[in-house]
Amino acid sequence: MQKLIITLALALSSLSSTVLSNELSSTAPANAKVYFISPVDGQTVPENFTVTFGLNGMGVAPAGIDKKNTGHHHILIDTDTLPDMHASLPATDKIKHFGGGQTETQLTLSPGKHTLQLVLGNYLHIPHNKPVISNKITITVK
Ligand SMILES: [Cu+2]
Repeated sequence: MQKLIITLALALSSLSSTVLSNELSSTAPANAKVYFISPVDGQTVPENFTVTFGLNGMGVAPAGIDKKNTGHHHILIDTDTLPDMHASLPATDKIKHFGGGQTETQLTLSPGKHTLQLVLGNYLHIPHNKPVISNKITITVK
């Protein structure tokens, strides 16, 4: 019986967090698109290089500003499995936030192949419904 109660409590708590994040996520226009202006897929870059983000169909707003059809950029570096698209994106050395509304950045990566992917987050760093996410590009750092 106690096990059943614990199971139910767990089920309810995960349900409520799902409901909560659905309420806190923002919708995105169907034509919204995020992409890399540079570098492009397959490009060779020096260890320190500029990444420029492109966004169509939506606007950029800093984190904390709840404005319809806007968001801020995040770069996923060498990320094979996408983070939870229903929760606030964590800040790690592989997930970089541009909460100031930046549309470009300087990255320094070790020599070799790396992948980069962009995902837009809303004012709470939660990907939109549905997520606005770029193609994953592969670059070579020399
Ligand atoms: Cu963010």
